[in-house]
Amino acid sequence: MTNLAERVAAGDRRALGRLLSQIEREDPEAQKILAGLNIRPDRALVIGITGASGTGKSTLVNALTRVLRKGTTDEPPQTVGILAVDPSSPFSGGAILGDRIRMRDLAGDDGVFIRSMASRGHLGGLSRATDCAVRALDAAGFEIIIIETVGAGQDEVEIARQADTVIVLETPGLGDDIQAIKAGILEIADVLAVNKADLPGAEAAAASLEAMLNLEKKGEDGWRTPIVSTVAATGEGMQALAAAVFRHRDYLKRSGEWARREQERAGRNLEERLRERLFDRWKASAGENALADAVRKVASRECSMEEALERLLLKEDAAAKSKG
Ligand SMILES: Nc1nc2c(ncn2[C@@H]2O[C@H](COP(=O)(O)OP(=O)(O)OP(=O)(O)O)[C@@H](O)[C@H]2O)c(=O)[nH]1
Ligand SMILES: [Mg+2]
Repeated sequence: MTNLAERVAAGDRRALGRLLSQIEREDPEAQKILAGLNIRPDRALVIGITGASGTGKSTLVNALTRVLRKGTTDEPPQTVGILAVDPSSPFSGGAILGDRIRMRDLAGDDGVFIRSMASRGHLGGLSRATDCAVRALDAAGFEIIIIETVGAGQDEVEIARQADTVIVLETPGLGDDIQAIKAGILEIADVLAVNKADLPGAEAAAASLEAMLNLEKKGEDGWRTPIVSTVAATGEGMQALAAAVFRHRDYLKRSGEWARREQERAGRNLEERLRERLFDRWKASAGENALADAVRKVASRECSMEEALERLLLKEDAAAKSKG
């Protein structure tokens, strides 16, 4: 088991693949391996890429990764770990196959690792798996980690929160309006990409995004969300997109936001895991049926929610006392 951790840290791709499968399955073994991974003092830059289905995210990840692998004028070539997570359709083999095809030019490059992830469908499962997978890729030494996720709802916002820099993809809509922007999506965008800029209406889309950003007026803390036009299918605009990402990273580090986000993320993830463990512990001591019984009593109005809660907590206290 430590062996697998060591192999992951040494860059063994099969070991990393196995660990990611365990994480995806929520195999308890994964926790032990994660605990055994060494913590790098300097961590990867995590880029989140989100947008509605079909906006060209996978194509863009592929094109952006090629630029990152070559290096830009200001940045050396970097190794890239890619996670494609799909909160909307947990078991969609088709999407995963499609991603393989869209990202196939990256196959055979040792500096790139691609992995699709689904969840078991329960709330929070995917964001936790994503957090664990990011830490695994980080320990494996990847300098940049890209998370692709469909902009579908709360799950996706949660996943985007695991990133340092969030790129939101929009595409030119029909007519002069952009695709319906989901509530909150502009708030999470650090960089906006108007992809499919080869299609009519791209300039109008960029202009209306600009107008929305001005309404939001987020720029007080010194970062103005840039809008970059891209044609992921040809790679056009990828240098500019990479430059925007690195500018954002520099801004994060300069302003202290980098450390602040890390702190917030660690706090959120740790608290969530603690809640979960405490709940499991409570369940183990109160007994499997205690919760179901209480639910039935509340639902049939035998007792109030508050009474039920107090009794449930007493059960654990009693169990703890009798143990000793
Ligand atoms: N015209 C044009 N088509 C593009 C561009 N980028 C991607 N596409 C096409 O758009 C379609 C969807 O691309 P994907 O990369 O699969 O989009 P996605 O956002 O990853 O899709 P999901 O993962 O299913 O949400 C494909 O047919 C791409 O070839 C572009 O810049 N211009
Ligand atoms: Mg995709």
